[in-house]
Amino acid sequence: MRSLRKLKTLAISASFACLPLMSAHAAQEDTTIGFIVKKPEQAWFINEQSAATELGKKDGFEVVKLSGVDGQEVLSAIDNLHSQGAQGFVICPPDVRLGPVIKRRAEQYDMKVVTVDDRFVNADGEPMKDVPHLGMSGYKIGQQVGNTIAKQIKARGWDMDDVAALRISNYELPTAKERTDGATDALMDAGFKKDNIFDAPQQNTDTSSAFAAASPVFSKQSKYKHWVIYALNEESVLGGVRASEQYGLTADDVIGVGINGSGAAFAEFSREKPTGFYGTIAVSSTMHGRQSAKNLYNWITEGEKPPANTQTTGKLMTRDNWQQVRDELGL
Ligand code: FCA
Repeated sequence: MRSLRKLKTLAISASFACLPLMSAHAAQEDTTIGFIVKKPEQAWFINEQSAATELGKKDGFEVVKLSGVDGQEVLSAIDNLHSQGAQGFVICPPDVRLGPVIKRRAEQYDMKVVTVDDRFVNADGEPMKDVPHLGMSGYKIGQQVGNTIAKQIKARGWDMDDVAALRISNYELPTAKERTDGATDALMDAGFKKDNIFDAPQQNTDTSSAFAAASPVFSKQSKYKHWVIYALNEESVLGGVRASEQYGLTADDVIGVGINGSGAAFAEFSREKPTGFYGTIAVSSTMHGRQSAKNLYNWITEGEKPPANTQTTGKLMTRDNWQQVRDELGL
């Protein structure tokens, strides 16, 4: 008798317990999207994914955060999303040339896809205009980098003849080329010598690949007194700055200006002493993550295809104002 009563109680509490579970499940089934990034360990991408997740919590959709460091991992991430019932995904691809393959896989599963940061290119290397994209206005932000460096060269009273530029380049990635081209043009407009610009082609978009690319340039061009450093992002500029330190260059002789305004820059600005990393053009990764997820969600739920290409802008962040800019950009 006692055990029967116990059983009954159990059954009742179990059926109550099921209620919230079932409704949560139903809400999840409504909309699930993936957010796949090429470098899940970098602060920029961590922040994008968290911003998307937060928006999902607020607006009632599920965001699955996934890593896609190479083509193989991206394809299994898409398979994984399909098995979770996702209706689409936002992606920053590890290689923009994977665009056609990724799009095909998405279409097989009837999923919608939008890109963030790095835009897909087709077999001819042209942007895939039919896949909605949100990213930085690379050339303009690059110009901001170049102008910031030129201003600092002047402020420090350096003679242009004595200054060399380390351009950490990544020409396989169009947004990277736009950014370093913008910086180069702005520098040259300010009187920088073309012959004093040295390329350090990096294999990837991270600190270690930039460090590896930068080191031989410093050792070969030892006659220059001062150096300026730029690249597609602050992680890469930091690699260049670390390499300059190995060659005995100090903060007084180096002006590195990055792009992103992520945790990588905050950590550098928080060091006790200034380094050769002078500043970075900060862009809101919070906005990138949130807006790209929102665009995709609206497309899935309302059939409203997002704009073909949204370009975002940036603001100079230095050791002096980084906390204020961080707050302004909601980072
Ligand atoms: C590229 C870079 C990132 C970030 C993003 C907007 O993906 O690798 O660091 O700058 O564009």
